[in-house]
Amino acid sequence: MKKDKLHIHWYPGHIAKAEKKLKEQLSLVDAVIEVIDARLPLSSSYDNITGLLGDKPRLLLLNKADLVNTQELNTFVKLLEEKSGFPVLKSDAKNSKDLNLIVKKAVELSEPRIQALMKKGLLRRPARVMVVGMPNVGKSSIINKLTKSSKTKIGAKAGVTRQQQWVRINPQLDLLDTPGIIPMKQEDQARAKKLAFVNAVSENAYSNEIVAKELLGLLNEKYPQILKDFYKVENLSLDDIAKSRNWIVSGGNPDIERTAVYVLRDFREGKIGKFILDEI
Ligand SMILES: Nc1nc2c(ncn2[C@@H]2O[C@H](COP(=O)(O)OP(=O)(O)O)[C@@H](O)[C@H]2O)c(=O)[nH]1
Ligand SMILES: [Mg+2]
Repeated sequence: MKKDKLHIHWYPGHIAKAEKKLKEQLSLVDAVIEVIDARLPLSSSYDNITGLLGDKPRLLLLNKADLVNTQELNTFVKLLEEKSGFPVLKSDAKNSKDLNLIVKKAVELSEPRIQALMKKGLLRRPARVMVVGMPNVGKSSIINKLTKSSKTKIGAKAGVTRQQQWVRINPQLDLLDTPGIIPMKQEDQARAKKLAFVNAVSENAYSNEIVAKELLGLLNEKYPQILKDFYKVENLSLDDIAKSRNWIVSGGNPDIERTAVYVLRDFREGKIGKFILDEI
């Protein structure tokens, strides 16, 4: 596969299969929790992908709220509430001790369908809620936090959850963990780039060097001073960052690959600063 150009590759077969499975499960659940990366409140949401989540009641969760500025995020909470008509919560599955509001909302959203089923003569059962979202947004982490266990596997890469998995949270709620999918057209490279920055796209699909350069370009446009202060270089380039850290490969050239990996990691771990990369 060519990785030298800025073109992020999808695996259409794999995505089509995951999308089909997701739609199959949709008919079985009472509601959906859509997990969104708070750094990309619009780009990492399924909201503008028509038809994918049907008309199920939905809770939008802006996760990784610890990695962004709270006030800035609040404006997106309002925007998404207005746009979608669904409740929107912020969450931090890494540090927060209490995510119980999510349980409460999920149970509430499911109640109308459970009531309808009971009217048809079925016995009350726990709410069934599917947790969906793009890869790496924190779906499995949230479920683990809610069960206070490690029932689902988590990881800092796209594609860690491979299978759908039901997890009982309490007698009122069952959650379905799903593999993240990016159901969008390959042509939307601007959005694909942003998803690569937050690690929602499999690392095999792009070159670290190109994505890191793009990220530096974007951050430098929006937050030049923060970036200068963090990397302490005059010219913000992978070359200069490598040299300033003395990351040199044989022949005396700067180690660009190593630098690119570090820049991406600095951003993904929130070390450089708290940034939202979407515009209202
Ligand atoms: N900083 C931060 N990291 C998180 C949060 N939630 C999940 N993560 C990290 O993001 C990565 C992906 O999490 P995972 O639950 O596997 O995502 P999934 O692919 O959506 O199931 C892991 O390294 C988690 O530790 C969060 O709220 N804040
Ligand atoms: Mg997962």
